[in-house]
Amino acid sequence: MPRYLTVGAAQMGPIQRDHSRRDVVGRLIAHLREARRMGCELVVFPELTLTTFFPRWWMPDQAEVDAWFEADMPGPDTAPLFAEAKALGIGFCLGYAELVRQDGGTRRFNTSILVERDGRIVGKYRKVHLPGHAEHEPWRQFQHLEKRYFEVGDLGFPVYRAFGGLIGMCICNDRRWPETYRVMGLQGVEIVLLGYNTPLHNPPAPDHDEHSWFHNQLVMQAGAYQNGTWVVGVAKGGTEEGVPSLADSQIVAPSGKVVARAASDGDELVAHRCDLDAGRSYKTTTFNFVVHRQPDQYRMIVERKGAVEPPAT
Ligand code: ING
Repeated sequence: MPRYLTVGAAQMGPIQRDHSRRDVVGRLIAHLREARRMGCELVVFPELTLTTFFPRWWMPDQAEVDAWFEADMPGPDTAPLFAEAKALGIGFCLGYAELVRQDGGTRRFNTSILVERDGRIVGKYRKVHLPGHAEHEPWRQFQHLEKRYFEVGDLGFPVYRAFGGLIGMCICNDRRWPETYRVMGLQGVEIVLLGYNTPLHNPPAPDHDEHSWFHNQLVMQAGAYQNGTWVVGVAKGGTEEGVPSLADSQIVAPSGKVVARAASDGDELVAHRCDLDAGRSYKTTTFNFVVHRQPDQYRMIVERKGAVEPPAT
């Protein structure tokens, strides 16, 4: 009996600094209603969906930084989203800045959650690969201070049994690292959900800018094919606070083929009926890890040679 899951990639256009969470939640709810019309069971929203991408700014005042975080999930601003999704019978994946009061201290993560169709939070992921820098770098046109505003995720790359399959999550820069997909691939992941905020200009490497679209698609296609999994990549695109950002949200099949893609750089829902068994022929042949993969050899090679450090920039 095939296991189909109709997934919606809910691309967001720019969220400007003065857009309130209420404004944004209204746009997210509009996505959910469109998703209902398109028969979606699960909707994926981008990274840090509730606000503008605030790590682009240097903010020395911690209270100013913390105003971009959510201390409760759902909280007063997001409760209407949970309520509407439950009423529509649609689950969702939501990226947000998570503030945690723990052991008398405060911890801050770039987080995504997986919410089932009955409104329960059934999964959480905290971003591991934090790009950018931790100190103010005035030479940049815009900052990328994720290393300052977030801790490295402490939950690993969990895979959850939900929506009738094995669901994994990652966030933005994670998608560029093969380990992200492989750690989930070793858990049998069938669909990886991810959101991204990707400036079209990368200040330390401007020569990469022209390849932004290619690199975005390349890493998700490779991750999908090499682990026999679906990958759903969802952008916050368009020009946000003066920073042009990559859109090009897409749904990638376990074959590596892009089966659905956004056409605009604004709010746009792209849906596809995913056969959760489509990765099986890859997991049982070419990428049968038990039969073909040689972790002992990898370990011996690395231990013997060690990692070759790239030239100092
Ligand atoms: N953004 C970017 C990303 O990985 C980046 C950072 C941009 C890295 C361009 C390399 C090149 O898509 C986030 N939020 O990780």
